[in-house]
Amino acid sequence: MSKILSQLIEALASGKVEVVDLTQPLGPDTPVIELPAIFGSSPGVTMEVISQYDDRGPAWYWNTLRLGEHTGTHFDAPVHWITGRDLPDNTCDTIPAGRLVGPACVIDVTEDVERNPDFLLSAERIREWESDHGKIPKGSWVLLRTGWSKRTTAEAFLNVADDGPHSPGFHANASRLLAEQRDVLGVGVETVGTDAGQAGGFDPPFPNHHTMHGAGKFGLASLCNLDRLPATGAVVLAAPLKIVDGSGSPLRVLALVESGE
Ligand code: 23J
Ligand code: MN
Repeated sequence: MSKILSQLIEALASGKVEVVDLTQPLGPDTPVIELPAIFGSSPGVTMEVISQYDDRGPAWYWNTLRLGEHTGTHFDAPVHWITGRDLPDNTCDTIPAGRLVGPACVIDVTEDVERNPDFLLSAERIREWESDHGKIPKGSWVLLRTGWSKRTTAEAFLNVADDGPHSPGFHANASRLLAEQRDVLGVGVETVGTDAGQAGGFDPPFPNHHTMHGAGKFGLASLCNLDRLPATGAVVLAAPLKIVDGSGSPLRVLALVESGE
């Protein structure tokens, strides 16, 4: 066996490398994004029992699941946005598996978001992060740590006011820097989507989706436990279901972290 993988196996067994689950529970209580009423909306999760050790199946339990592709902790494929519609390998079933694993760069803006729920990460702030932690490597997952996953009720998590939702995200210049200059795999956030709550009113609307997916990059939404990751050094695995022509998918996002980091 290769030395690297045998070392990894040993480190996992001894606890020197830990698996951190960045995934929220998925069920009927999972909050779903609310778009303006003129647009189509994504349904919440419903589960219906097929059988549960009963006359419909005496020895087995299973459910039928109904949900939108973009529900709970989920993956955004490039085809999700009109800017990515004609790119090669832009759907859940065609993205090469090697593009789903990469180093994590975790940018902590929790204090900024405590002061301002509409906080936007700027390109300038990313460059400041890089002066502390080094340049974001090509093929990274850039994770925006906001503390938002600590909002455990749907009301606090979606944070909808009369003028729409309020939650943090990316300034357009940050998305452009990450997609065009740093060639990241994509970005991950703790909020319901990878754009800020107010981003429907930005120019262009939803600029992070516009830029990331137009560049063939991915999104991860509704992550948690980002406070258990070091700023650099973790490895993130984010593999969507291989849905044919799928625009996105709920998924289990896992991070490998060296303990003590
Ligand atoms: C559709 C329209 C706007 C947004 C979204 C979906 C998402 O956040 C998503 O889940 O991709 S902002
Ligand atoms: Mn999505």
